[in-house]
Amino acid sequence: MSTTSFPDGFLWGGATAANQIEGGYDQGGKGLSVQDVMPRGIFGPRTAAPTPDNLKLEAIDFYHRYADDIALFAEMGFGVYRFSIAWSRIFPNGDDTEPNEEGLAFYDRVLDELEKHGIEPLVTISHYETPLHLAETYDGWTDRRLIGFYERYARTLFERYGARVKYWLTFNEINSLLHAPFMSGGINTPKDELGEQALYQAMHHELVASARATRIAREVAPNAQIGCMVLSMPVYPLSPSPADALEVLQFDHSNLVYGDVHTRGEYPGYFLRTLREKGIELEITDEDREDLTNTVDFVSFSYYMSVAATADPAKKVTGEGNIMGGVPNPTLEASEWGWQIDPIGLRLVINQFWDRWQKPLFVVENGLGAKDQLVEVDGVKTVLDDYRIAYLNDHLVQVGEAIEDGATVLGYTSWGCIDVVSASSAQLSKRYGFIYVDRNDDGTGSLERYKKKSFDWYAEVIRTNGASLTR
Ligand code: BGP
Repeated sequence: MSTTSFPDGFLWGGATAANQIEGGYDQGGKGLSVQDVMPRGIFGPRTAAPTPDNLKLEAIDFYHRYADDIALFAEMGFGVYRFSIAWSRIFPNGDDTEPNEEGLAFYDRVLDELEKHGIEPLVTISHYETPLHLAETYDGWTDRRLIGFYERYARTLFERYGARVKYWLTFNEINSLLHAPFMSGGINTPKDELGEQALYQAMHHELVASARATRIAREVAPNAQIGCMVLSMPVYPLSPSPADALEVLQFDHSNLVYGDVHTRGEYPGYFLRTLREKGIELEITDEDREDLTNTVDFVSFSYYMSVAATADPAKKVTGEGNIMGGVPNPTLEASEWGWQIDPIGLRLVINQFWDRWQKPLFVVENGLGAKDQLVEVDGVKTVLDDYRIAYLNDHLVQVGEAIEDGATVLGYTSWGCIDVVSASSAQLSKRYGFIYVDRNDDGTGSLERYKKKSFDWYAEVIRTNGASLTR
């Protein structure tokens, strides 16, 4: 009998995003992105121009250290590495007609290193880094012209890297748009001044752009596998009352609509009802409808936490959480940042997605953000991150359970496999990595890398294809 639930060829690895690791924000012809004016994270105020307190400007300097970092990933045995391409490195303003060759050449070099180590790339085309010019000139994705700019960008990537990159994701956590319009959609108008009509129209534009990228990939990169990427957030009724169960359904629908459109090629009835009730009339052209029928090959998602839902207005408080938050679940513990830890939720979400869409799934983000202490053991600097090992172990066991339940899961890339700048808080002290990066929230630090205890632990999980996990 097999000692592991993970199939042969299961892709083990880690994930990052350009704006959270690269730095070099003004090097190699790169233009500014929305992240370069977000020194305080998602919900903090934006600045007029880049300011020195913005850790993302230098981040962890992957722009110069990528070869050494990829060598460390290879040492752990990574079969896959998920990273994003910074749109503003390729099209500095977003609406340029010609790409920036220096930017394209940088990712050629990254791909060279991955090939050298036999690591499969998994590329996110747009991960919270819309060129700033598109935000300031067009109000981001509220403007239909963004579809054309994104199309040109995606085509450029497929033409340049299509023979070398098999797995692509069109938009990171596409369902975060309504919650974080500036970061997720490059929408400059402050959230409280934005009407829902504009927000939902922006959502439609992104869905069309995503489907159009899939269509283009079929033409120019026939071996490419295109996936959508959603923020998954399983939700439980706070009580067994039918009214709470209905809340659960509606919360779920507000997230599932993105996967429904990506896998079925049209808007579901419950979503059309939402629009009707809100009095929103989307501008949807015949060409849009045709584009949307280009459905994805696989569905990828992030998973960190679950929430509860209630119909009782007195109990409707919003807890901490990954972008959208929700009602805290009294049965669960939380991380230092208030994200409730729920390994079984991952099994539930894999089953739900598999039952609903019958598309291969890819867990492309999961992990624990925690404060780490650098210590010295036998003269070697490290972090004794047993809490991270426990979190990852328990979640991976549930991925195995979901595979046993019958779901097809292509792989697992843990989030922030090397410490990165946090998306929500813009801190470096919210660490996820197997590799510690010596950089502090005030920007000091040598940028040296140190292996944490979890480094060897994960290498062993990969080497045994999951058999070493503790059940
Ligand atoms: C997801 C984002 C990532 C990443 C992760 C962890 O929402 O796709 O970019 O940052 O969450 O979140 P945080 O950095 O806020 O801890």
